[in-house]
Amino acid sequence: MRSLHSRVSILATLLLQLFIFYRVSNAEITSLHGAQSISAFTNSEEKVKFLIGFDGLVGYDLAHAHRNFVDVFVDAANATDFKKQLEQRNITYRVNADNLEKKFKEETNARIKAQLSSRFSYFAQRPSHDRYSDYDGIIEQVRELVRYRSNVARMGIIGYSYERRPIYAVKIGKGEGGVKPAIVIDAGIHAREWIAPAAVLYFIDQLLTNQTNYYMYEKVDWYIIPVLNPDGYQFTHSSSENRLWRKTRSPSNYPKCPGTDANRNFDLAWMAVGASSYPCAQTYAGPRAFSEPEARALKDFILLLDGTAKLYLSFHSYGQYILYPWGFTHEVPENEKTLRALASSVSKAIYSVYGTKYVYGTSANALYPAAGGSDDWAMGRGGVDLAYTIELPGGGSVGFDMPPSQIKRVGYETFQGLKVFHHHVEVKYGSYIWH
Ligand code: 0X9
Ligand code: ZN
Repeated sequence: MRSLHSRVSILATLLLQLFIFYRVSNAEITSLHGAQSISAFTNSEEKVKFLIGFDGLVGYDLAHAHRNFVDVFVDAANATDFKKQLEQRNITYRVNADNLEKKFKEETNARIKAQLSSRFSYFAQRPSHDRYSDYDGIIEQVRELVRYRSNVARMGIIGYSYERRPIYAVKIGKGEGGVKPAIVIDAGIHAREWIAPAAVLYFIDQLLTNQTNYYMYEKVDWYIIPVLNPDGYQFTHSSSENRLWRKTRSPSNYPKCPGTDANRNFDLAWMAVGASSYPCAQTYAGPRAFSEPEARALKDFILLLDGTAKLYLSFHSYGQYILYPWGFTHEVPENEKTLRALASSVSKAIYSVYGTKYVYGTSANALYPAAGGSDDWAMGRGGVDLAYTIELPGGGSVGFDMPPSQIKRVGYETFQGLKVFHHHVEVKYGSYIWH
């Protein structure tokens, strides 16, 4: 049953890709002026597939696909027609925002104002977690925290982005006791998912400045990459027009469509499903596996850790999912039981804080099949036992614009889940302490 279902859906995805390839001739959304954010409510697989078919089409940007709803950004020229198509198919919908340009301009202005008012005291103080910083801002705050706890924390560069920005990792560990099991965390593979680097900055702060958490690096080492795709992230900060950028910033052979989806660029069943060979699509997998220096940086780093990385967590948004491999097939990995039990404990821990519900399962079964993700690679090729993609909550009217006042809430509740992940690694692998 399952394998027939998976074959049908792989075929459907391939057909959709062919369809997309021949229909599209330009970038997804070229202007946010009058662009709308629409949630379409789906109660059948057919409706979900219809909507997923808009990925890469000119004027459309698929923000998030869920079993019960799909969020789509549609430009001004296509909005009326899109809504008509939904109505014809009996798909109910809600318009969340009807002029994304105005919305992001207002948000940018508010952000700049907040930054200016605290310019002089911005550095050399603890992060306030009440705003979204640009790339340099995040790295400065991390540097400050590392300086404060330089006996247990170090910063390193694991590679350089296409635009030659350093990609930083923080190591948190006691430095004694020989080789310890490690947890590797990243955020910001997708540029517009701002809550992810913000939450990860919160984790670094908690680990380094809250004494009650110091036990978390007695037996375990942490390697945390706050922003894996700094070019894309900085691009979303450069102008409100670019706020919805997802990919890297490397050029493609379509001058109008730079960027690769770094989370389709890893070399495990690359391009098999849920990824596009069309450079203008949001899920463009790149000209070849590991074409992107950002994806290579993570790969090389995990390989360098030589099997000591036991758990890999990749933070994304949005949708409240705890996903684990595989994404490239509906089949489940050998250790699915362990992955599921741990995801279940983590989701319970998060739920117990403010009642936030997470759905967990394999990426292909709980969300949608998509190959080339960092999590699949980490587990399938990188020698990491357990890998997860965590889709943090969405917010605002566009999903990616979680109000900055919510960063602490999301950071705090998710950190309670992180403690459960840590506990698992410590109990299962933390006994090799050297004296
Ligand atoms: O599609 C993705 O890359 C992730 N969702 S997002 O909305 N943040 O873009 C999910 C990735 C899950 N993992 C794999 N498919 N391997
Ligand atoms: Zn993402």
